[in-house]
Amino acid sequence: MTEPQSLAEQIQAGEKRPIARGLTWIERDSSKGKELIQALFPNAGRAHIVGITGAPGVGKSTLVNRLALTFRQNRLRVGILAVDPSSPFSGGAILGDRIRMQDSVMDEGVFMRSLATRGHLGGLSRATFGAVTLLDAAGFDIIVIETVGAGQSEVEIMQLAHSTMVVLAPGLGDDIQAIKAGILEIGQIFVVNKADREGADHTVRAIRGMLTLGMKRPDWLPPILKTVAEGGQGIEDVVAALEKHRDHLKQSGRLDRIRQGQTAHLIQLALEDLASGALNAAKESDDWDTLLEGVRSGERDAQAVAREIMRRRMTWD
Ligand SMILES: Nc1nc2c(ncn2[C@@H]2O[C@H](COP(=O)(O)OP(=O)(O)OP(=O)(O)O)[C@@H](O)[C@H]2O)c(=O)[nH]1
Ligand SMILES: [Mg+2]
Repeated sequence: MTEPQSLAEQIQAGEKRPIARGLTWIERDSSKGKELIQALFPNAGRAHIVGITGAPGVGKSTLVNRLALTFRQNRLRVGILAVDPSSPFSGGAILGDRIRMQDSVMDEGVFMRSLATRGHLGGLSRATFGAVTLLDAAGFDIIVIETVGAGQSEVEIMQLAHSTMVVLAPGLGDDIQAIKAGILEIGQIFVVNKADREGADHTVRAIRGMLTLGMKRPDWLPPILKTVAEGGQGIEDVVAALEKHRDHLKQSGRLDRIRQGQTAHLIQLALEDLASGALNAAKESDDWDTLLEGVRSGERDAQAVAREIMRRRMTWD
């Protein structure tokens, strides 16, 4: 048995240290990490993957903390991934998250981890896919992915989720801006947090207005819920909305299609690895300069060379 295979077994037994180790492999995008994901994937697919996004400071982490406590009361195991595409080392924010998570981190049923950008952003959504697969195979019932904002990379990361929750707070016109940034498209549940502050109802109305205008999902009407995450108000409604959305996905057959999409994604990742491996090998080969010159001068076309590079790789394997 290879090292990744034996780690996969320990992870499936739900042991925390192997889980942390596996996540490090995945974050580094190492070949061990890749083998691990392949080994775990068939045992994933049971968890409810919940994405939570919204502007900085709207109360996402506070809400996640409250949700985790409620899930635990229902005896569900919760995995939390805090993903920050905007900074390579989001140490500060994550530290704050950890402190707030203390009460549930103590609990064996909650596992929390932050994923930061190491290198390019594409790598981050790749790492998130791997981390979700790992936690899913490790038996967590709910996996929460928290990201900041609504840029392209966040949208990409949120596509890994079954249910995407967009969190807003009253005031500052943030609501409208967030909606403009394309968040409307990805939100299946809207939460107006900090409802203890003035203007919460106005924000709810603004979201509702926008939703009715741009409605593209007539089979699911995104609920708009008010919460005070700090005080713990409205959390039960959020949990209920998540359950309802999960049921909707199941009944409409969409959950199966999501799983198919994930499987296709796994194959795509393997294919990308194969292609970049083939290219690297070609660069090492004696006739690399000749290949380049052939394409540069127009003697051969790039596609033919690409096919040859792949063919060489296949015969070596
Ligand atoms: N008044 C009020 N404050 C809240 C509420 N929920 C969270 N806060 C406060 O808002 C601040 C930001 O909360 P976080 O949970 O860190 O927000 P976040 O969205 O995770 O922030 P980033 O991860 O930095 O984007 C903290 O000081 C919280 O105590 C709420 O319901 N009402
Ligand atoms: Mg946060």
